[in-house]
Amino acid sequence: MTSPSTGPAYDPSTALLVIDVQNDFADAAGALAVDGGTEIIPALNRQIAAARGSGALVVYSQDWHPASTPHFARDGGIWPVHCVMGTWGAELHPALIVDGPVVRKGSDGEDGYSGFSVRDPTSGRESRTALDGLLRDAGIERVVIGGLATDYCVKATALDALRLGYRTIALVDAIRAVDLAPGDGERALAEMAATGVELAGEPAVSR
Ligand code: VGL
Ligand code: ZN
Repeated sequence: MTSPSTGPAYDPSTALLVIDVQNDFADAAGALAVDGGTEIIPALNRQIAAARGSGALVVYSQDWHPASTPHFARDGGIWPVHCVMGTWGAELHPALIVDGPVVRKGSDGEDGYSGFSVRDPTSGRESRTALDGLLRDAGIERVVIGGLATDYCVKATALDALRLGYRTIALVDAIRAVDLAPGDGERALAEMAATGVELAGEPAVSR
């Protein structure tokens, strides 16, 4: 097992989930650029290398929206247009090491933030992405989560992972918040911790 300086040990029953490290979130020029989004990529790449070196699975998620969806402010939602399928903004950031399967979410206009599930904005019906099946097929019992954004997709994915029975660890040095309201990121960390998500790494800056 390899343990990077500030992280968990990886093994074949562990999966590293790299959440939505896409140009629109992780690049300063992105449509929904997260403050410090690019900064987390070196830390994520170290975790990805450590995970792969210890036989752990690495799975990537991609926010993947149609050009028009109730997720977007102009169509009744709250977000600027971002991560439209097939566009530059939806691509994984070019500095990110990609070495594992990619799970896309939102492609039928669904809302919801978790890598595990999507929600039909009209009926409210929840459905699952391929992620849980992929992890079960690989014998995964523990997930380590990094990426964007702390207060949306990272939190929702972590809480779903716990509900689905995975031991769940969030990499505090490799996540960043949208912070629509100041403090959202801190509140998300507190909620995750209170629910049973283990926080790994020493926060050096506010997120
Ligand atoms: C996300 C806002 C809108 C995320 C996705 O990946 O955290 N945030 N869509
Ligand atoms: Zn989105």
